[in-house]
Amino acid sequence: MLNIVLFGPPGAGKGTQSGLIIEKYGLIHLSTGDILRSEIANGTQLGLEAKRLMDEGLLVPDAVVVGMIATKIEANPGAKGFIFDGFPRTIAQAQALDEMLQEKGTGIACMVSLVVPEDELRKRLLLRGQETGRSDDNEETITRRIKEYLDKTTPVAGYYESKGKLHSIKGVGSVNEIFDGICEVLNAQGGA
Ligand code: B4P
Repeated sequence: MLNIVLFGPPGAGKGTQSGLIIEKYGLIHLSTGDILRSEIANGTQLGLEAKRLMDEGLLVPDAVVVGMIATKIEANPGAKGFIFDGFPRTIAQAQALDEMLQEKGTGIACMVSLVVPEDELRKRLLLRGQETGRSDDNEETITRRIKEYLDKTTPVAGYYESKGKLHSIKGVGSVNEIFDGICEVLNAQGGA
């Protein structure tokens, strides 16, 4: 299996690049943000609780997102591999993911980290907010999301770096240029 973590701050292009990666490499896309938004759209209890936190720019509790990912992994027994987009966002989530994959006799091949300066992130997210009306893409919530990222999520890169699995890619430029950089990393992992 080829299991990849796609990492980066809010607005780094994780969702955008995941679309291209799944098409080229035939991996299953697991985005905790997308799963949470689908819970919200379906009006579930989990969705109602998650929406309050997401609109404040805060992370949803680890147990909730770990449970969601476990369910999706179980639901795809024949997968060639998974791309984890926006997960893990804390060290506890990273440890839980390692345990889940170990039980399946597999693991994370690498983390691809998209590096984008903060002013560019704000510009992208504000533009998406204007275009789509996404409720967490407003000035105040973006500031909280970036703070959550710096406080709780950046240590996750160190977790994978200590295992020799971190690959940083410049996340500014055209979507295709950035994708080419990601492909170089994935091909070296035997993804091609
Ligand atoms: P996510 O849905 O993961 O949202 P995100 O970090 O904003 O990234 P997204 O993938 O949507 O944006 P992208 O960078 O592709 O999380 C939302 C919330 O859910 C979190 O704040 C949290 O509350 C909760 N949550 C999710 N996962 C969680 C977890 N594991 N634990 C706890 N809580 C969790 O793109 C942004 C914009 O940039 C797009 O408009 C795109 O078109 C544009 N763009 C992309 N590439 C570009 C490029 N090269 N140039 C210019 N623009 C580009």
